[in-house]
Amino acid sequence: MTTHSSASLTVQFTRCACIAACLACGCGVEEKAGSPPVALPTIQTKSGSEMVLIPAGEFVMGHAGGKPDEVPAHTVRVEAFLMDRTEITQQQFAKLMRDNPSPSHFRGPDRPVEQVSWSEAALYCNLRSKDEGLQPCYDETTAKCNFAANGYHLPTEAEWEYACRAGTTTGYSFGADPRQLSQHGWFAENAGKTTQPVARKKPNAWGLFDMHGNVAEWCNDIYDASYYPKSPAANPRGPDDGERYVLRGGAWNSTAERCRSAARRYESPGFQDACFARDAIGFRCVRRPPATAAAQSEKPKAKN
Ligand SMILES: [Ca+2]
Repeated sequence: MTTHSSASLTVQFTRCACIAACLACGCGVEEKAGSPPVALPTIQTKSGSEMVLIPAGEFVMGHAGGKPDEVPAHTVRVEAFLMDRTEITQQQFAKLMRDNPSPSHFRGPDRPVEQVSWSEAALYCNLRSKDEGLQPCYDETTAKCNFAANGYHLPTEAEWEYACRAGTTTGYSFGADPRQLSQHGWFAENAGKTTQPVARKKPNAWGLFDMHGNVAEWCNDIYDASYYPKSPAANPRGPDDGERYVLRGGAWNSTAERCRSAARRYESPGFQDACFARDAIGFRCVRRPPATAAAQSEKPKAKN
């Protein structure tokens, strides 16, 4: 059995053991400003969630001169996809997850759900797919994602960073200056040691909220610190095997540096040996767009 298959969707929480004081370090200062807002098409799903049609395109993933797992910066192409405008809220989660409807520490229907394992997030994706008559992506025994299915899955790490950057090449989607982060996201300096209701800060240029901060977001990819030098240029989906999954965007308890577009974190799928606080981890979903919408989408290049 591979370690990947050990992440079956029925995995239970195990006791958290905080093993590391995650040290912050300075990030390189870049000079580019944020992109102006782009009004991308949105859809309302059957269940009432709003999703943004993210166009296919190329972008520079990672951060030249960044942390060892952020290099090399490399050009990646991703296909069009739909992404939730907000983190999954507790109200949305409870509607489908009848076995464990309210796992969150910081309660509130409009706050992001947290204390959700990777496996539970993937299970939510499957339940949401079934609820809307779509084909579930996850094999609930092996935890493998069928990307050909039209249902929901967690974003690939490349999809997440592409959507977060929204055309920018700077440290954040709004530019390079971390002093502006408080206008765009909830992090250690402004969150009040708790999550906050979603969509209360400014969205990025593509209309996505809380990509920086509030809760860190599970990605579909297994984490590998040395993945970038060997990742494919088109639709990278992470290594096949490994023990931890990618988390992106930082959270209410993160430094500004941890909330950067390129910053990579990771956690075991069921919080075994957890480093990241469980109540700082949530997710949002993506899925393939309807064929007609994909054909109509633009194909912008990353701004240089
Ligand atoms: Ca977030």
